[in-house]
Amino acid sequence: MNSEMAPSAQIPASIEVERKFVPGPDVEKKLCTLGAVLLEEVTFRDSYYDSPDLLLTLNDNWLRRRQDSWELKHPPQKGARGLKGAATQYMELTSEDDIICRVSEELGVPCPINIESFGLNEFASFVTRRRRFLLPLAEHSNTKVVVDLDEADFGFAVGEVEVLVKTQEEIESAFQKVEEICRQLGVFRETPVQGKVSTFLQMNRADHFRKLVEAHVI
Ligand code: V4E
Repeated sequence: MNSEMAPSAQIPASIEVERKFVPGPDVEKKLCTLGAVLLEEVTFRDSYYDSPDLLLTLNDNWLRRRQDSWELKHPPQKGARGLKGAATQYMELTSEDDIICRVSEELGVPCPINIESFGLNEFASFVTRRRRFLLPLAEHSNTKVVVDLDEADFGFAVGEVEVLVKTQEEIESAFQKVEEICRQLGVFRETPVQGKVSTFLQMNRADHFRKLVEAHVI
């Protein structure tokens, strides 16, 4: 893509509001009580990439290849962090052109023709087995709530309650919805629960992990 071209946003980006939790032994029973249905059971590999000086992740940008697709998560507001209390909010880009634009802006380099041409390094790669549940819609609500139960191949399990929204105005009520569901599932905690990537880094790349903690990214 030419560096002067505007991004082609064929796929509108969504804002993902979520809260992670430690999955206890009775979480599935609780999901069942709330009327949740198992939507899918999937297994995928995520590989995460950054520049040698870690410019992407130190600015809370998470570029990954999930199976055959590129994805980028970044905070909805420039200069802000995605972590808000114990919950998170991230825009998720899936269009390669949009990802190239954002990454080149973050790295301060011209847009290359593809993501591979940035010459980034893989810093984490693992396989996740995910069971995804859909909660029933409350009356007069069109907010879809999804609960994921993840098991990563490095011996780590985590759950997350997630709501997708399209606009900034919808974020606050999404935070409240996610918190309410965590309370109903009996997994609510005031403090953030670490996710798969942070745990992978803590176990395998202590230096990268320490830099992210010092930069208040995780
Ligand atoms: C955003 C982020 C990272 C990238 C991985 O994001 P995560 O939502 O944990 O992955 P996953 O596999 O559940 O993605 P999904 O399938 O839902 O799209 S690694 C660290 N962060 C930032 C971050 C943070 N600072 N604190 C917490 C609690 N989570 C994430």
